[in-house]
Order: sequence, then structure tokens, then C-alpha cells
Amino acid sequence: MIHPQDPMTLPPAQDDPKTSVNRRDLLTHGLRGACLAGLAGLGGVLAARSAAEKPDPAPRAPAGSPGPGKPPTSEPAGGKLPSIVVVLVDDLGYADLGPFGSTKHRTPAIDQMAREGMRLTDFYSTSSVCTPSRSSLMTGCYPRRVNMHVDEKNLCVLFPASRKGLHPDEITIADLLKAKGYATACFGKWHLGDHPDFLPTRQGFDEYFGIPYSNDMHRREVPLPLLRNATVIEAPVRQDTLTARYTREAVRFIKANRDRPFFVYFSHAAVHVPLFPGADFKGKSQDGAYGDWVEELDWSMGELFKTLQAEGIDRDTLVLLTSDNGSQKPGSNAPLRGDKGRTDEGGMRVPCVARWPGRIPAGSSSAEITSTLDLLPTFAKLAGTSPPTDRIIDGRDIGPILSGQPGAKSPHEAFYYYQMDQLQAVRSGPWKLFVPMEAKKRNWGKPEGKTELKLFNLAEDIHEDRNVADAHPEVVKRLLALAEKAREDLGDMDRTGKGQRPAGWVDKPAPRLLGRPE
Ligand SMILES: [Ca+2]
Repeated sequence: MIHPQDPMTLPPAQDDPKTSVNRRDLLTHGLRGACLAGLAGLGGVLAARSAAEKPDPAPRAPAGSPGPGKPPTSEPAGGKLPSIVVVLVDDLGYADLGPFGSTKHRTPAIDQMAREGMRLTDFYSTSSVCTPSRSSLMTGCYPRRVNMHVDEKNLCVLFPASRKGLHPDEITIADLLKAKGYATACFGKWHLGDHPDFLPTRQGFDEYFGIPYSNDMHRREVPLPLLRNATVIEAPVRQDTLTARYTREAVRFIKANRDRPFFVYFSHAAVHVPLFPGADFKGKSQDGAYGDWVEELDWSMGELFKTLQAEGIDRDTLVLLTSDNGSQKPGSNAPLRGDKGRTDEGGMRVPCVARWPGRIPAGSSSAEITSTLDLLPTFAKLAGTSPPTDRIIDGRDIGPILSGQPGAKSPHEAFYYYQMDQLQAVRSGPWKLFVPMEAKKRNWGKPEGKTELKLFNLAEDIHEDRNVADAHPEVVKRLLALAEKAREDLGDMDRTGKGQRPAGWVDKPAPRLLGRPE
């Protein structure tokens, strides 16, 4: 399907002198520890290179063939570091894509992506809503760790002209990769602070093109802005053009950087309400505007793969597609319980497909517990560096899982489900325990009231129907102890955690308006 050309003339990417140097904190204290630790990581790379010079006893799985791939190392065919594209869809449900069981939506490009890559069936976002979820993806840390679990008014996400944002001293994936010579770009929704001090261009991205928060945050006094770097170039943005324009930007960026490693964080407005599929897709699906937008998303994925192939860098590029939280109706989280905004599986377990021909085994899947937390450490390893060591990082390298190493296990003893500031559940292996709560919080509205302790075996009961706590007192005890560990480290409600770090704050927030320079 040919997508119509964007009718709007867009200005060329502006060079922002402030982003042409590595961030001060990265150069000062941020990467000092990381650099030291990086020696170990680099040693691993050198060892891998040295090993690669010898005959490889294990035949490399050709692209498109099943079986274990070559373990991800930072030395793809061309000898340069691998490029990385993360596509984050907004509010896409667990079952909204063909590879995860959708029969309503036509997703041929993503179907093919899964045939050529790996499905992660137990992949989690750390929150059931946008801002906290995205803070984890960017930093490899739980939202409470970086204090992005609530906004300045204790609401569940940031709103326009927010005083709060992801602290500029946090080390993002883009910071780490930029320091390794990657070209970095963010296309799409950010939602980690709309003040210029918090925008992607201050968090390691060479360039930014997108909306700074959710697409339902259009206000009469602050029309939904489209930004190029830190400058509003259109307001209100024509939302039905966003998917096509983001895609065009991503394709341009990939082509321009084909000869060097790049990192693209492609964060769609789709499929968050209000629904705005492009004109070419409107009314074409079997599932209304929601399905139309899912199918446009699939078109966009197809364009990305076509570009990587045309530029000859398909085998040098890891592409990972996921969602920032579960879906609301009319999306589907089947067979999971619950929707966006809840700590049920449907709120936080999200579809994830990763593809890297020759490195990730084709047509594979993993049910190990993995998370957006793991992207930063995994990508750091691929880029021959390591996560910062001067602070706690919750994510772990999942390279062994992605490469299909036999017996590769989840690096997480526990995964924690927070609702804003409240720890509600913990998962370890197949077991998920909801802790007893005096007042179980919701993201919106009054708390649900008192709730009992519940234990589910997700391997046998994916819909969380049968509380088996009475039959497994030893499991309950172990998971309660893990929950207490999280409280001590990350906090719970009014209890501060020892391992929490501050968010960023500005005294005078200002809305992002057209015609107002930064
Ligand atoms: Ca979302």
C-alpha cells in the first residue's frame, strides 16, 4: 500500500548546538563509573572479536531459518556496532497484533517480523500508564526509582506545562549509545517532561520530532504541539498525519545514518485515544478506527524494514516492537485479565517482537520474564559498553534470551507491579502475588477499598482467576519477602525507598506554544 505523501512542508532538521555535545552529566559523573565498568564490557567485546577471528565452530543460522542464532555481540557483519530501532506503540493491547493472536487486524509486516524474529510472551512494561512506563524504558529503572511514578499533583502521568520531568542527570539509552558514537533520534511521543530542560534533546537524542505528551492532551490554551527538537512547529498538530510523518522522519534518519550505528526511538501516537488513523487507512479495517490505526502502524513497520533492506543494513539492525501499557477497549488484551490502568496482567504485560536476522533465531519465542527495564542494559552490552555503575539499574541484559541460548533464563528473581506509588503485586517465576491492601489504588478515581492477599500461578491460570494462596504458603512467604525487599529499596505509598532518586523540577513551567522560542 502506498502511503500518501505528507501534504505539509516540514522544515529540515535543525541543528541544536546544545545537543551537539554530550550532556555535561554524562561527561562528568554519569559515565565516569560507566566508563570504568565499560572496560569490563569492552573487554567482553574484544574477547568476542578475538573469538570471531577464529573459525566459528557453530554454523551461523541464516536469516529466516529456525534454530539458535549467533549470540548477540557488538560485531555485526560490517564490523560496526549494531543499530537499534525501538518502536513503542501507545496503549496497544497484548492481542492486537497477528503474532499475539489478533484475528481482527491485518498486520502482515509484523507477522513477517515475528516469523523472522522472536516473540517475548512474558514481556512487561513497569506501569499500566504512559509516563512511568516510559521512564523505565529510557533508564532501565522502575518508575519509583527515578521518581516518575506520579506527577507533581500525584496524578498518574505528566500533563502539559509540567513542573516535573525525568531528571536530566539520569542516563538514558540514548545517552549511553550516543557516547559510543551512535546517531540518536526520537520520533514521536515523549511524555517525560515538556519543559525544554526535560525534552529528548536534553536526554541524549541528537534530534527530536514529535508530540511531548499524550495525544488527548489538546487544550484550548495549549493546542497539541508538534515539536522539532525543542521548538513547536505546528499546533494543533494534524493528528491523522502523525504516523506517516514519523515514519518519513525515521526513514530519512536511517538513510542518512546508514554508514554508522544509530538508535531510533520511534514512539507512536497510535493507538492512544482519540483515534486518528491516516486518510489512506480510515475505514479500511474490520475493527473501526482502532483497527485502521493498528493497520497503519503495520504499514509503518513495513516501511522501516524495506528501508533497512534497501540500505543493506537489515542484518546490522535490531528492531524491537512493543507497547507502553495494555489496551483499553476496543483493543484486546486477551487472554489476560484487565485493561490499561490496572496491575492485572492485561494492564502491564505487553506484546513484544524482536528481530535481528542471523542473531535472533527466526520464528522463536520466549516465555521468560523480560521487561522494558532490560532494554538499556541489553543495548549497552550490544554497543560494547555497560550501564552506569554509580547508581542502581533495575534492568538486566537479556541478550542470552534474545539469541536463543539454550536454557537462558530470566535475569529477574522478581518483577514488581506498582500502581503509582503503591506496590500491588510481585511476580517470581510463574507465581504472581497481590499483596493485601487497605485501599487498593486506581490511577483515576477513588481506591477500590480493602483487598485480600491473592496468589496466582500464571503458567496454569493466565487470567488470574484462581487464588491458590492457601495451597502454597511457602510461595506466599517467599513472595511477601520479595515485596518487602522492594518496599525497602523503592518504597511503597508514603514509605520512602532507600534506592530512590529525585525527579527533575523546574520553578517556572511554561507551555509549549507555537511561535514562542525556547
Ligand atoms: Ca500509554
